Amino acid sequence: GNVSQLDDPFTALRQGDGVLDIDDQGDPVKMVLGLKDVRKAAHSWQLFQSGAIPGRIVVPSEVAIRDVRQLPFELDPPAHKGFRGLLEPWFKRPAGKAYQDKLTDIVSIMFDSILDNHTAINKRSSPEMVTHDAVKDIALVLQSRALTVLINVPMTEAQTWINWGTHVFRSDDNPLDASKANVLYDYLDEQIAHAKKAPGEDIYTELLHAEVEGKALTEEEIKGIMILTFAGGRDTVINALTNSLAYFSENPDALNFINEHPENLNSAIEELLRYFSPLTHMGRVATKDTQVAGHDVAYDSRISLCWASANRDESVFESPNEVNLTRKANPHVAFGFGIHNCLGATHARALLRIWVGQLAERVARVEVVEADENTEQWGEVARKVGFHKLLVRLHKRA
Ligand code: HEM
Ligand code: EMZ
Repeated sequence: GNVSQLDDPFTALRQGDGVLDIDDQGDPVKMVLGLKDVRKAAHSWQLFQSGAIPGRIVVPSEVAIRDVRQLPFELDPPAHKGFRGLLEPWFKRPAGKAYQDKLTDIVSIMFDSILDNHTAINKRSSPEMVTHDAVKDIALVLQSRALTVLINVPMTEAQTWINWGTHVFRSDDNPLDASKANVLYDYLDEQIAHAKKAPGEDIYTELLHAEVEGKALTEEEIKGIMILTFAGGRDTVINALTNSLAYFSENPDALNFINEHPENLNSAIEELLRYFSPLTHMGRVATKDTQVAGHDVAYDSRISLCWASANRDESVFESPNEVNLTRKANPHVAFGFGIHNCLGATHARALLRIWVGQLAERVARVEVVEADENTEQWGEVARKVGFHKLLVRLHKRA
């Protein structure tokens, strides 16, 4: 189908050169496309560093709008290990039942409000008429409410974040919006100040009392952790949730299959993550003259690890452009690879499983009424990553 189809625009380049050279704000980036090459470069942190100047490993570079270092993302070993180790127990909480029960409530409440005919009748003449923008009314709201559970703050905070829109650094007309970024930075300053005065059970309090290698964290470090928590898990989660609706709208049998065989939920989610690849790529900076995928890379120039291309590598995945919800071996890199692999993956997976699980249980048919695609441009290559807007009607199961 059309709405849910996510083509792989890298196929020919991956099979040919294995790389794609692009320009980002006058600074070139060599995108690495094959799965083995991506893994190898991700593994070689001494050669391809994350600890460059803050913002430079992101493509498009955020150097112009950010000088706070995101932690543990923009660090290399050995410094990376201490921060990663500090955060890991907190970010593994989503594996627990109490946490998942909270996510289940958040998702139930969303479905109750969408599928509630009473509300529908109040708004329009017929319940069938009601549409929801899956980006703003569903995915953004779910992502924000779920984040309150991750950082352990009152659910009421979600409304503030929803008002920021789908990306904390990007607005509709500006991919690098400094004034928007400042809203997040000011908000975090306030939250940290508040936790100092009135300690609670939230992540700010936890970090204010934590130590890395025997030293208390600076406020700058706490801010760096929190900026990453807000930025990294936002449009990625929103794209995954929204793409799942588009997918099931054109594959109703898949929705019925999951409803009837929920034991396949985990493998289904992994396959959707591989297919969607919500984060296209992430950069690194070469620490000396070297090579990647057989191409020269100059000292202090950038490469990127293209997770989206690697996840369609035909030398690893059979029928890579098809969604196979029971795919057996699925070594996808949607959450990255190596020491920087996604810290939010436990949370993201839990939310997606609960979301798709309830969707399959409660919804018979997803109808897409209107779709405005979100397409990224990387040099000559255009990649659809999600939607700016996706108007849907959800039809209840009898
Ligand atoms: C790292 C993808 C959700 C926080 C990464 C990386 C990828 C990724 C590919 C590796 C980056 C690199 O190697 O440079 C995704 C996807 C998500 C998702 C596809 C949703 C489906 C989240 C969430 C959070 C989060 C919900 C937290 C709220 C992080 C952090 C890192 C990271 C902190 C850096 C870890 C480190 O440097 O050690 N993510 N992410 N992510 N992600 Fe996610
Ligand atoms: C950075 C990035 C993290 C970056 C793991 O990815 O996500 C992007 O959306 C942000 O713009 O600053 O946090």
